Amino acid sequence: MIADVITIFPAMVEAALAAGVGGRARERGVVDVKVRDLRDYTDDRHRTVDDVPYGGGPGMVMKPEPLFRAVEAIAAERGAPSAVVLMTPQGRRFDQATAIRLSQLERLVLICGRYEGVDERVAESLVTEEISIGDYVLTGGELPALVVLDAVVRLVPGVVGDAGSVETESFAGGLLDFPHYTRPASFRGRDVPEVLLSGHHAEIARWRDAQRVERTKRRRPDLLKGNHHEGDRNG
Ligand code: 4FV
Repeated sequence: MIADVITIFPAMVEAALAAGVGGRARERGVVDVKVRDLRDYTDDRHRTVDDVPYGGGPGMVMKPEPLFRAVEAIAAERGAPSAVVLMTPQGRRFDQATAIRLSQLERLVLICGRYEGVDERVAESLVTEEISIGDYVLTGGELPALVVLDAVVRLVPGVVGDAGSVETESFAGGLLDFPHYTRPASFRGRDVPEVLLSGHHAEIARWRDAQRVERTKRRRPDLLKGNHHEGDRNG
């Protein structure tokens, strides 16, 4: 997977990308993620990326020209993007299915907005999809882009050591994850469920599946809609 992140805060994005399995995967060349400073695609000595909104109102708007230049330069350098994603509260809500879809793409470009937002002509003719990480307003698109990249990169084969942990996790199969325990077997009067100490792998698997259904029913019944466990919802 090749990914490019366009931002006016490259150091912030670089710092977050360097950590953990994603950082190691980048070092090992399993994924090729480049951070692009939007100001490198401006053509004035003040390296201007924003301007006042037409029609008045508070705040500033990100100019279209630097963003178009950035995406076109990336395409010229790395090949046409498979997707150009704008992180925005107006986008489709990000979820695991979207992460899986994006992780199967060749070349991903992520645009991080700042200020009041990005000139609409960027969304109209440069961007292939708009994604939101949730119904709240942030100061910038960098954290949302990092959320998307984190969820996507870990699905790229070879990034997460034990692929098994990707198959059996929250939302795999539309269910929440089962509870996890490690040593000590007893902590502040709370004991690890006996079955997990039993060594009976079939029983452990049954218990874990039952836990996934029960927790999803209790915490996220919405996830059961259309799921073959839906019938279970009413206990
Ligand atoms: C956001 C979100 C988000 C809006 C204005 C950046 C901010 C500022 N992006 N999911 N929620 N973006 O709040 O993706 O430019």
